[in-house]
Amino acid sequence: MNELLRFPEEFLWGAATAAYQIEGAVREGGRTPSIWDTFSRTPGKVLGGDTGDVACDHFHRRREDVRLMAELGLGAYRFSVSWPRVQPTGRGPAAQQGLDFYRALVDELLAHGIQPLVTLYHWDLPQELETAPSDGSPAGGGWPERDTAYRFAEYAGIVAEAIGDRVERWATLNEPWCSAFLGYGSGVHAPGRTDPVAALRAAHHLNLAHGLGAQALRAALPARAQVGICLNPSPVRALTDAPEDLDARRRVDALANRVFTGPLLKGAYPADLLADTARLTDWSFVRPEDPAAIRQPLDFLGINYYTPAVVSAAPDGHRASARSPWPGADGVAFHRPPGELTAMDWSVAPSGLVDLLARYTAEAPGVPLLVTENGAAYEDVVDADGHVHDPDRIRYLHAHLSAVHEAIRAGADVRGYFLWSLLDNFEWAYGYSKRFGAVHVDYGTQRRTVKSSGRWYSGVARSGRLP
Ligand code: GBH
Repeated sequence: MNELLRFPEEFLWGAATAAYQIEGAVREGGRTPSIWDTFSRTPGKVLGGDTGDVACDHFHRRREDVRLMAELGLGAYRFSVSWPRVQPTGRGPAAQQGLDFYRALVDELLAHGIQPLVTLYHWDLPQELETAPSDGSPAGGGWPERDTAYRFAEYAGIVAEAIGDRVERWATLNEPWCSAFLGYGSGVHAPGRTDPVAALRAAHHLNLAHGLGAQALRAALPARAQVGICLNPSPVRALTDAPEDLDARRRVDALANRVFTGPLLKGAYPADLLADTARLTDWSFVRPEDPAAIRQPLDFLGINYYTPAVVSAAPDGHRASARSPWPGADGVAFHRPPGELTAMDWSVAPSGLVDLLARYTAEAPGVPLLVTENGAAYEDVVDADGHVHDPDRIRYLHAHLSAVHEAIRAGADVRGYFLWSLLDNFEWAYGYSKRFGAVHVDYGTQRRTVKSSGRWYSGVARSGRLP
């Protein structure tokens, strides 16, 4: 079919990044280490021993990078603020130099007609908050501790006061599932703890941080400000229709999705989640006033989507290991979803995005949706002519944008799409080995080369149509 798929007039065409993945300059302007600085410097945690020390050197190349976005015709840019850059120890006074960086970034974006979407927390907790909980608990602090939610709300207020006059869209957290279950459950992300109860506590305190943070933002921002959150909901599919496989799906859906959307959208944790995890915790860390604090009105719901999950019941007696990112999901086996694989070994399955957009249209009626991340890693190389040809990524993006269009036609109120990522960058536990960018980065020279997918996406962004 040669027909062009047209998107709504006001649709936001953007790209996304995160502070620790691109900024570098980890010791400048009073910035202190985050949990990712500590984790990446711990041998064996990140592939190749890579760290974010330099990354894309975006902290020094801000102007060039904003010009690049303008050349690509982007209408929006989602970036995150580094907490330890603007509030070095996670409590107390702000670091003016840190705030100045983000103010200058926002000013340059606005001067180029690019709308900023600020994510307040994309995984770089000040190390101090992980190490030294205010109650002196020897187990450590961080997200398993309630105090971290209060600290986050204070930090949110600081950033809102500093740049709230010029930023309209705010996301409190990026993918709290990853912070809680990869950070404290499987330990493959910072801070690398492997304690299922800590992971569940972290999930709750992240929810609370969102709620308190949203209130702090609204108290400091003009009324037109839009406050939301970016989740990575997983379309969970059962391998077969057998009752035990459907039950495995229910349990994983609770731990992947409803542990967040329950309190965020309905004001309560799902009863089945509490029952499934009862052997681990009685959830008494949830105080009576918390559900109401968490259920703040959402001006948008951000959906990050890469790949679905396929689950079945596992053979008898199989218990989730202590290092599972799914505490309480005993007796579940994970399977590779059908579809081609990206360089991450993630299946390409655009139908998952259609499903998610339909699901949250139904579960969050009246709440506009944004696709705040979608994209793929491939083995990109700069050829002899200095070009990067990445037809696989063009196909991936085309298929997922078609999925967004299909969801809109079916009634989903999707207001924008942010490609992950603007630049190749520090891909967490995979270091620099995985490239998600629309723009290639040569880490030796910091040279940026727009990939063929970047040119293709630029055409889509400028025209508002999909070829
Ligand atoms: C996002 O995380 C991040 O927001 C972004 O910073 C990152 O660079 C980007 O995506 C690409 O990774 O195998 O059990 O972990 C996405 C993280 C990837 C988490 C898929 C869930 C599958 C389940 N998600 N993953 S598991």
